[in-house]
Amino acid sequence: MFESRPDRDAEIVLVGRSNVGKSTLMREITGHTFDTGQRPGVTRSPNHFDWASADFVISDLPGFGYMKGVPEEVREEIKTDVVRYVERNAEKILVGILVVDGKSVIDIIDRHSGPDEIPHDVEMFHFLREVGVEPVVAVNKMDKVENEEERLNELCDRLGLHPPWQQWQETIAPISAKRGSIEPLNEAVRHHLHEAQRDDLFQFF
Ligand SMILES: Nc1nc2c(ncn2[C@@H]2O[C@H](COP(=O)(O)OP(=O)(O)O)[C@@H](O)[C@H]2O)c(=O)[nH]1
Ligand SMILES: [Mg+2]
Repeated sequence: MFESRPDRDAEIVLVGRSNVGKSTLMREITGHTFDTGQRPGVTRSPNHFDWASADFVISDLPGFGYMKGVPEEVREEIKTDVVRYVERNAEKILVGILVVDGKSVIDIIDRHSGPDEIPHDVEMFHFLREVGVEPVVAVNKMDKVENEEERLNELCDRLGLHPPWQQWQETIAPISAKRGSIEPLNEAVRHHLHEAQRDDLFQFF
């Protein structure tokens, strides 16, 4: 199911739980509509978007974590697929955009933190770093968040980044994909593209 990847040497992936706004963000970045707002759990293969003119692909990977009506076993398979995809293509992936829901992410992380439990989002953040993919956390749905600063500082804390969040603007990007307000993410992505000496890809961000 993960066989459809276009043959491109540079890639950016979007990962995250289902319903956080990955497909909405994908649309905002590419100008192309994908299956946003569909019944969660339906998409099990990535949505790739590539350009004929550039050696670059952006991929919206299937959502992991809790999904209503999707058995635990299937959820685990999806997560394994996502992890394998990132591992297999790690050399080509310049940035891993971890999309989270700014309104609920802290509650979800805290609910799943324990002596032998690591929350999916925290695990994914560290996983990206471990395989050498620069993570950028797109903290989406900020239009619904009231205490913005506090939330972003809490998120930093949970990810092991010392607050204040403003120190981490290459890593933490508060956005509202639905409203088309994604400049902090574009800036963070451009930072990493520059570091990777791929300023030629700035045209997409
Ligand atoms: N309030 C708000 N809702 C959003 C935002 N981005 C996406 N959504 C909504 O969140 C839901 C899930 O979005 P979708 O892109 O399908 O999430 P995905 O499952 O991660 O691909 C949809 O109803 C979107 O309209 C945002 O920035 N603000
Ligand atoms: Mg989607």
